[in-house]
Amino acid sequence: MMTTLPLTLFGAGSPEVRSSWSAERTHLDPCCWFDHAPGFLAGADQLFVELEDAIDWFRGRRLMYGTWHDEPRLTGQDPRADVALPQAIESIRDELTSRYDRSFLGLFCNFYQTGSDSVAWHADRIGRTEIDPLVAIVSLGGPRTFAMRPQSGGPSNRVHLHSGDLLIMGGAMQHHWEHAIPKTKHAAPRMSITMRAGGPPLSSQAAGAQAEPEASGPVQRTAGKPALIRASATRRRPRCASTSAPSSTASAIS
Ligand SMILES: O=C(O)CCC(=O)C(=O)O
Repeated sequence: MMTTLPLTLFGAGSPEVRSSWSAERTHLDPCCWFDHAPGFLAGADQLFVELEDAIDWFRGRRLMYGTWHDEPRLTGQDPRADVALPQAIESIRDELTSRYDRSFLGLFCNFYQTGSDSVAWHADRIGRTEIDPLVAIVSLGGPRTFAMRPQSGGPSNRVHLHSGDLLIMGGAMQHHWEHAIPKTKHAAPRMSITMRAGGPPLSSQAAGAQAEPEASGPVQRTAGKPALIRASATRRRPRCASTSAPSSTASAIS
């Protein structure tokens, strides 16, 4: 697989987390927020090329109303047997872990080759086992719209993610909100890198304590046959931990 990307102004060069990155936090309601850090990663187009080669991509399958459907995107969690993951992946993980004081575990990559590739409205499964998990997404390649809407209904909130942008969903987002990458008429190839964090802040854990293992992502691969299995367990819906933040406000964090 070899994709030609449109050249972007900041995408060339070796991939590295910018030392000066900062994020704007948007409170969607009293207990749900997201951070958007434009240009979090320099050399994002280079990382796209490296991951396209390194990841063992497959097409997941989703069981919907008793019928299996191919997912309209490629997915990958592991490198191919003979290839190492790019160093930038660990740099991203270290930066997120240090800035958000939570252990970002695992790696989950998605590849949207055209505007017809998409992911439908959903909340991440880590929300079934963790209260207030963090879900970090680094976007590489062509721009796409990232949409969020309350599970109880209401208008969606949209962010345009460009190559190198970081978006983090936090608070009770995985309990009360859904997110999606909608289909679009024209789109250059895009990848997303997802890492998730559960458990309490690292600084509050006793020295030597083990962080909680990550809950499995929404796609599972069965032996020999790629398959996506959606568990039917009831989602826990904890009450808001905090009710002090006003809704729909934005503030800068560094
Ligand atoms: O590609 C993205 O930005 C979103 C991916 C996502 O929501 C997921 O895989 O659960």
